[in-house]
Amino acid sequence: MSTFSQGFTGRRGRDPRLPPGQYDVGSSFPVLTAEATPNVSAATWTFRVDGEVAAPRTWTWDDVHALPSSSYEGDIHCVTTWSKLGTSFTGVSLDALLDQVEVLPSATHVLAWSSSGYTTNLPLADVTGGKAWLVWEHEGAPLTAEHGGPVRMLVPHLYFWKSTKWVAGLRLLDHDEPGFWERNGYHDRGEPWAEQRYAGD
Ligand SMILES: Nc1nc2c(c(=O)[nH]1)N[C@H]1C(S)=C(S)[C@@H](COP(=O)(O)O)O[C@H]1N2
Ligand SMILES: [Mo]
Repeated sequence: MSTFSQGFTGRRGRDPRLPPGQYDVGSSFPVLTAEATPNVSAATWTFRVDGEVAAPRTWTWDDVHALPSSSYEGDIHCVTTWSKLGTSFTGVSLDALLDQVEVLPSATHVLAWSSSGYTTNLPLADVTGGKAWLVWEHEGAPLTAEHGGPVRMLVPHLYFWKSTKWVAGLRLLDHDEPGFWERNGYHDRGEPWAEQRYAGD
């Protein structure tokens, strides 16, 4: 019993919140950006949902703030092996946005894109049912530009590359279409507990 407990809580134990191959970065929050950090202002930021929907729809900063706010409290995991445990983000559930469009039955996947050109693909089921957010606050403060402010996507149950910074829209698709990292050798889905880091994992 004591050996078992120490395995999880002892000084040399591993935090059970850490997926395999990940380490705890503590209170730091690394920045990982492939493109130059764009200067996106809240006043002109918009979020568009198009593709396999009856009619495309666009929300402004005021529009998303008029929706019931929703927070995520928990962990995030980057494929480069850092995890940030017990962090928090506030914004709006993606469900609240998708409730305002008529999603066609043909929609199976989404491609999220940022105004700076970054893309990432996800099964529709990974961004519905309380699993994905648009967020503008991190640990009680406005999300900084380097972390994707004014608004980024948050899909914390998948590796953090699925959480598009400076998110500008979601295209609903009737097929899977790899995004930036997925075209460059990373796993199509990226589930940390299954260590889906690279294509073929
Ligand atoms: N637009 C955009 N979004 C992005 C990225 C990027 O390069 N551009 N990097 C992804 C990766 S690999 C990670 S780990 C996280 C990093 O977010 P952070 O810089 O806030 O830690 O953002 C993801 N979203
Ligand atoms: Mo990452």
